[in-house]
Amino acid sequence: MDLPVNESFPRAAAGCGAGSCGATAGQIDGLTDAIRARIEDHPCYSEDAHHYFARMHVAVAPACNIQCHYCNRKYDCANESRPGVVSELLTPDQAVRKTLAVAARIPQMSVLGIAGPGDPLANPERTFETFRQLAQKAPDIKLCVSTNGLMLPRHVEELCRYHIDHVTITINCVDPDVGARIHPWIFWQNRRVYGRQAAAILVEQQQLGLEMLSARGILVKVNSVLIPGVNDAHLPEVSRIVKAKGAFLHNVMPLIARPEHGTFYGLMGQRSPRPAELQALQDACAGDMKMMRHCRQCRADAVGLLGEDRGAEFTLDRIEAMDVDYEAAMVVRQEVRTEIAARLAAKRARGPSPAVSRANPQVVHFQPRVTKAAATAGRPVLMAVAARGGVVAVHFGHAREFLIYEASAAGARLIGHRRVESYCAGDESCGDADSALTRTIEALVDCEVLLCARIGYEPWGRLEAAGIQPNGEHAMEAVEEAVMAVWQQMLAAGKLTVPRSGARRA
Ligand code: CLF
Ligand code: SF4
Repeated sequence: MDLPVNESFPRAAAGCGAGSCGATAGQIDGLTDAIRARIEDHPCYSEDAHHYFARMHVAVAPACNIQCHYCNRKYDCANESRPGVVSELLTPDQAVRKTLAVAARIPQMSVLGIAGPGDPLANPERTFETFRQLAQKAPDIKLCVSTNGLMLPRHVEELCRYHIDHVTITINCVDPDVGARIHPWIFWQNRRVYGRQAAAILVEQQQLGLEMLSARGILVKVNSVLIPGVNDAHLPEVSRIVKAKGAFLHNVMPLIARPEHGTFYGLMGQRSPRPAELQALQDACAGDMKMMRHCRQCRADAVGLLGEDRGAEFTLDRIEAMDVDYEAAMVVRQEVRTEIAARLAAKRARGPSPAVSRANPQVVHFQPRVTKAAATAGRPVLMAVAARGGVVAVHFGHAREFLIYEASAAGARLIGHRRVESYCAGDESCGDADSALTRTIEALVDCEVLLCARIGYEPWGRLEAAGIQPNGEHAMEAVEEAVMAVWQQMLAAGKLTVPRSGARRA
């Protein structure tokens, strides 16, 4: 089914020229109703949405026009992905077919992004042909792009043409001297430019592109890679400047640098930031800037909810075998969307929690938290949660990541996530479970409580011995409510007026 590009689906009403949207009242957390409507089904722009809505990336953009010291193009674009090879590079036709197949099978997939493995705007024909076709064939899917920004000013009008309402620019610096330590060269006007001069051009184009998008009402997210000793002290300045120029959201991500990835930083031993450093930097950048804390540094071909990857279900040969009736799928997709909206409205109706919103104004919630604790003394507690779909739903042994919440009298605050290896590798064996458990405990050593749906005797004992209290009593409860219930229990038991005790290494 082909529809005209300007068919009046929701995304056509937003995006370019919609800078005036925001005139409506009804603000929660500083967001207008109109802005909230534009982000409430985008899993990256709304922390709440990421529990329910999925995104997918199509890897149509192989080339890049700059070099980053954290990137090896054998791997995914580090702008938007963890290192890992892109399984399949797609043509635009293949990408469109894959998108329709995924949207039909995963009706809560609301956003299609192009994020690599190179730079989408260094591959404009492939990128825009994909967007052009999807704007016609799948008008109910939001389109999203992530770029290094070098060619952004040149393509702003074309982004508007396809109603791309969400654009990410990776901006690691606003100072060319810092930039020269991150980006050794760029390809600009048919020649390679090096060092500070290259960084100065990149910074200039990024800032110009940001201003042009902001002027057109497009929601711009800025991604910054935190590189200890290189741009850590500089990023609060970056945050301040991009906010002043209209960026909607800032996502400070940790550098991933390992020798096996073959990147300059990896080979040179540049270290990645520790979780506490990342959190401190995000807090320092926050001010009144909206910060993203639930990014999963996705692959350039990721499919599914953030934190899961269902790409293996949608390889080209599998897609070829699928018979997709997208018109029928759109009916189901609308039903699913309506159902999720009703669940979220019910959650919202359970009660606002202004104290929690005030405690964490920089996080983009399109609904208020519902988990206000009694306003009484009690120290904050870090808790790791094995969650799916916003509830404590995952068995400890199956968890591949834990959400990290800080619980306090101000409420539950998501501060990040930690990736781990599954303790149980399969039905027959638990693989190298002992060392996987050791590494999981090391990753969660600053957490005092671990919430999960179920947990076995052996890991329970090891976690407890390391000072991390497992808790399976809140299975299938909403995450934030479970976190606050546990915090309240700890408070009532008098555990929160004294420092944490019993924390030991794995
Ligand atoms: Fe993809 Fe990026 Fe769009 Fe999201 S990802 S292009 S804005 S749809 Fe999201 Fe993934 Fe983080 Fe990117 S979690 S890496 S921020
Ligand atoms: Fe790699 Fe992306 Fe940097 Fe290009 S912009 S070098 S693809 S991380």
